[in-house]
Amino acid sequence: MMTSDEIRLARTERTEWFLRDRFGMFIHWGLYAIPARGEWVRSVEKMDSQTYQAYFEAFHPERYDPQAWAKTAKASGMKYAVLTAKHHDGFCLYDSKLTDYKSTKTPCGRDLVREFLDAFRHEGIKVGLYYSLLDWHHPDYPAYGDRHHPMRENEAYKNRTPDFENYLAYMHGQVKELLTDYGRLDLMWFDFSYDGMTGETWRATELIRMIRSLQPHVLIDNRLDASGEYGGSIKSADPLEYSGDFASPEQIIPPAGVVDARGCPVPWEACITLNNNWGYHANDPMYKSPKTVIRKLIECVSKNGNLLLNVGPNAKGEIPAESRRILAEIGDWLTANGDSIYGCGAAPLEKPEWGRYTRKGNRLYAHIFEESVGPVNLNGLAGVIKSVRLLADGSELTLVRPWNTAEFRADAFINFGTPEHFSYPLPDDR
Ligand code: FHN
Repeated sequence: MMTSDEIRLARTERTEWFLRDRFGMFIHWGLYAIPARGEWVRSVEKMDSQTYQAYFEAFHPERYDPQAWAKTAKASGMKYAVLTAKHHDGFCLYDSKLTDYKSTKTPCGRDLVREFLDAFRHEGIKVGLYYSLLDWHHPDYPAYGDRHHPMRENEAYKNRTPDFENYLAYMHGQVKELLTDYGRLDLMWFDFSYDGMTGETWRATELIRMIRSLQPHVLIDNRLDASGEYGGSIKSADPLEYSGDFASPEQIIPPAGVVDARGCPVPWEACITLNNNWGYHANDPMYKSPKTVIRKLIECVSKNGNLLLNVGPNAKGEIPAESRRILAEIGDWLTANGDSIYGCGAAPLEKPEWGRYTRKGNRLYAHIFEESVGPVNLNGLAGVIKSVRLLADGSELTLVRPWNTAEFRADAFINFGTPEHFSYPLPDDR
């Protein structure tokens, strides 16, 4: 068993790749892709297990091609990927020994998680698994009166007395399966704590210790202790006590990044959907543009954070074409400008009015969002900038220094690339 100090030290090492890679793929997939009304459909429509069972018996994603998914993620510039191994409906996308409510017992007959892990590892992409703490299928998960459960108002559940300890043994056992039988994982993404269902209600410290003893390098999110509703934070300075290794703000980018209880910056990752649904939705055309996503990625990195961008594959096992189109454009931009994202973080400078800065060592990257009339003004940087180049093609930009500031003429907007290289010393105490 690792000591607390060993675990704290390991945390610094553990998060190194996470802080470098910056951009990942979230994949929400399961039975809910068949009704195609989002992953909460069973709860929203209060479906009983018999109604939902129809989807179990029909689940046959014959076009599931994890190699294609992995190539899409790689071409998009995504460096890690997180797949739902079990979402709230309790359906397992892997061959769990603890239940028959799993993909290998459907017409699909495949261990979808194992194929995902193999394919993404083959493309050199780090792999994580999402595991729902909620479980609407398990008979010992509290149902009647639980504000999320599909059977929350069903009188037949009113007098049931779930043996929650039995559910916890199941949940811990499944996490142990994933960390024992599926090779090296890079990340475990638990989801989510709410009301009284948080921390030791999940026996979180025991769970964390088990995970850390099996695979000490695995990153763990903060939702054994937090929910996505308030964006998530790291409450404890000690990751051993289920605070996890990174905060997980959801559908928001925190105004100033995320800090722990002592006010120290902590690793964080904003998880965001491409349209308005995590799970596949047949009638949700509200996709974000590539430019919007790129600007959100830049914003996250400019605040020392990551972006976990979601795709929701359909019942056939395909990532929707619109998602693939957007991801391809993001990948093109990252091919030309990835140096301003990977391994970068916040610059110790005020946010400029025309866009955002990211920084890597003594290189400052200016991401121009607003069209400039005349030179782009680099307030306060006079005399410390040696050169300015357009990141996309390395071409030099004219640097002028009127009024004791530094400016450069740049028609470089987000879609032309990012003026890169001021190569100026950034005093760490600035
Ligand atoms: O309820 C889930 C939701 O379905 C989705 O998985 C998101 C992703 O972060 N997490 C929960 C909502 O906070």
